[in-house]
Amino acid sequence: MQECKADKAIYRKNYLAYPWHVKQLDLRFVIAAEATVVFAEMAFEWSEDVGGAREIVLNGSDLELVSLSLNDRVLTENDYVIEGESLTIHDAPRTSVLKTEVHIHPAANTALEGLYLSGDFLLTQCEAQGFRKITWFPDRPDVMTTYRVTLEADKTLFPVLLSNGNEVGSGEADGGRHWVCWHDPFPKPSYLFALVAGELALVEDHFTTRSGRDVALRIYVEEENLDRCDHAMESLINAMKWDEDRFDLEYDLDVYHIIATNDFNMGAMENKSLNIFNSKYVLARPDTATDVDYQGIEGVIGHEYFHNWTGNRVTCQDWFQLTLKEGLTVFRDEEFSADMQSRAVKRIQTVRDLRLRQFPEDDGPMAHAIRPDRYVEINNFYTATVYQKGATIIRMYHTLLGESGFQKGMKLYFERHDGQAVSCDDFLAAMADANDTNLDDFAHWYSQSGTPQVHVTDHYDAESREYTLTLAQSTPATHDQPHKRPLVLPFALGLLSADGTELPLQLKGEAPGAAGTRLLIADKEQQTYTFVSVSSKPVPSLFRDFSAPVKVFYAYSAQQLATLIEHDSDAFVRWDAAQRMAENAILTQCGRYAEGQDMQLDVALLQAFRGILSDEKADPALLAEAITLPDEDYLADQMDVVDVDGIHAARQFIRQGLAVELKTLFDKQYLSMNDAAAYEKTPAAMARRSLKNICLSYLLETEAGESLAVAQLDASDNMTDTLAAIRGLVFINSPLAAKALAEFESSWYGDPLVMDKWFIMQAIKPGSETVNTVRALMSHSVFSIRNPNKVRALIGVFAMLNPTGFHAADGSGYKFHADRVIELDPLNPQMAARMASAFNRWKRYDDDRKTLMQAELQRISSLDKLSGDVAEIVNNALR
Ligand code: 0A1
Ligand code: ZN
Repeated sequence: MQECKADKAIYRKNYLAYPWHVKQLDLRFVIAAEATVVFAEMAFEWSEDVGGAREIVLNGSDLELVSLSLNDRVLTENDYVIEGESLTIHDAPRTSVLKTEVHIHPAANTALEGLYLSGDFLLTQCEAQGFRKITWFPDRPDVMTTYRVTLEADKTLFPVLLSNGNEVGSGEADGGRHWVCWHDPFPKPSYLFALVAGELALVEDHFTTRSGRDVALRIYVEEENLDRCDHAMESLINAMKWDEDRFDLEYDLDVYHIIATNDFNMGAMENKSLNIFNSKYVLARPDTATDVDYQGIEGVIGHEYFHNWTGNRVTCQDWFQLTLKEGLTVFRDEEFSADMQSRAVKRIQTVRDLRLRQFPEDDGPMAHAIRPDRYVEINNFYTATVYQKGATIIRMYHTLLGESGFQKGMKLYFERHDGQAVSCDDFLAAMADANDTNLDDFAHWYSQSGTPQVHVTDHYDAESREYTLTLAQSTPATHDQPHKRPLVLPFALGLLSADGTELPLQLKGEAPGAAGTRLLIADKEQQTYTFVSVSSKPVPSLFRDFSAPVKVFYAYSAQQLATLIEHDSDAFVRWDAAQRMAENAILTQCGRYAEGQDMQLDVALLQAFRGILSDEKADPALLAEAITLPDEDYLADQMDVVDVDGIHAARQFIRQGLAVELKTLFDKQYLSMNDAAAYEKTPAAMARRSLKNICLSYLLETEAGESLAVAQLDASDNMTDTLAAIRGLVFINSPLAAKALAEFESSWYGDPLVMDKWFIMQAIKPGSETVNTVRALMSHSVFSIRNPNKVRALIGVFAMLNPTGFHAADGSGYKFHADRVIELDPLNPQMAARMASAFNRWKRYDDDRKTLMQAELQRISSLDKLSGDVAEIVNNALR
């Protein structure tokens, strides 16, 4: 049963080191799906330097305690106290060996935390606090020890028995049983423990590290997926090589195992040498996975591999430091993807995602610093802020210190802290010390929530040829912090002449400098830069490459944006200028729509798109990004009161207008990208498909589009093209959509991952009718509310990616969604909490919608047995 944790916040300032050293943990599992027996033996030693009563505190949750002994004396209930999730033994000897036996019930575990069943096999998820659902132990990341794990099970049902580290023994046992023993020589926190037991097939390769260690690489999947592992394996090998080349980091064990499961709350998990993955991030074949899936696999395989050093060898002192491992590891996986593919495209996608998912978090009821000061349920803090904003903050160190300075910092970080559980302060200190610099002011990025706003104004004096640029930074108050301070912003600046030539940047008092990007540091509330010898009024190219995670306000004229779009040397700025222009155009039409006026196609935007589409030399992937209009959710964030229908109508109007006016160019690009070449998974082929399919989506707004989509569908040899065609037909409400969906369903009925796409295509269809489709699809035989991927595909996509569906004026979307949160909560609180966060932004809508959403939040909040996970989210939202 979930207990109410609403008033049980945990505070960072209360951190106390664990007073015991755990020398070794021996685990023995007698495995069965219904009931597994866990024997644990742990050796405690009192840390000399800590005084006070020698209490041993262990954590446990949902465990059936069968026996507990201390130094071979069986303890009775008088010898210890169990309170909530803690078991306390008072006055333990300085050297204490504890032995426990507990029973747990994996088949009944629907929360997918601890030991649980997926299909026919058993597996674990221990981050953040799942180990306590397996056995009593100090389940906190600063307690690191070595593990020896023996797994015993029926040999037919569980032929494969895996845990962390190296296999050190195995044998047969009576009654058709067998056992395998694993030893992990690296001390680790309990959240990195893993086991897997069941019948799994395996793909094997190997990697020789640069010092000559031969590492066996094994990907375990269900038999039918054996032909979908190539890309994951290739990505793993690339990641291992890349980490040696770029970060000087080598793998440290003889085996590296990856297991794919269809039942997983998150993307993947970096358990030492035994990564467990959502199958979405492992399995791919050209006909089952899109280019975005392929890129996702590369990124997540890299991410989990990179954790081996940033997370596992050096881990977090407490969960407030989560960004220490996550921000850093996301930065590393972003760099890996950038090095494998197009750096510019990766940067644009990263920023788009940050603005879409993290900026709203910073501006909502759950706003928190990348290192929060308090939480109720740590699982609610695996957020875009901790991960993605955390990564931009690591990127700022990199921008400030340069690649070699950053790598010096990393080297010192590992020299000082290998094998330890440390804090974000330790990381910052390593970066500062290695570079002989002071980063004290930079540290505020860890403690301040909210997205800084930078208002830029400028003045050009033709006579003195001086150009002054003033930056004023401020961060709006957030619910958790009323007062904000200026932050250190790396400010990468370029200046363009009106005809697009890059100008030299010479600050007053300096010798003449070269043209190009100049890195300035803006760390005051207001800062003015004066440039001299500026030949004409320049167009400022601000925060190139998104050099700081801020919102930039500057009153660009359409002409200036056009100059940046056409000429800026920075791909991010070119893209951003096109986004700004499109945003201005859509929001203006949204205003007209609200006033009942006719909408008009913006001439500057039309002209800019014409220029972009005519560029035959550009990287097609960059072109595709440039002509992708800002998302409806992003546009919504730019309004004081969100006009759901107005945004949709205006964005559609502009899309259609561009499609009609520029049809010849869309056609031309479509045809030249659609070259009938056989599928390839190279970045170049992916880039061409991305441009082709964005052109198709515009052409679908014209009469010719439908037949083009059908022809593409018929000819397609890959999932990217197939999905783009069907999605397009669904989106324009084509009479052919139903047939395409039905054929897709019958081809892929038995394939869980591909069926997720089938659900998504229907859940995302705009309009107030979609709630009925979604409700009906919940009864589809392939749908299960117990499966997180299905929940995300149908319920999550509807609530988070379908604004006109979810926000239907009659509140039907809200009611449906709140019912799902309530249905999910007793099964899987983590998933329920993620779903509940769809209501977080309710205060930004009109009064009618606000009232409706508030009522649903109250309905959820008033439930009797609400989990702490959901309670934290809805109570924050209601506050
Ligand atoms: N550490 C993993 C993410 C993860 C976190 C929690 C989980 O269960 C609650 C599962 C995975 C990563 O960053 O990849
Ligand atoms: Zn991670």
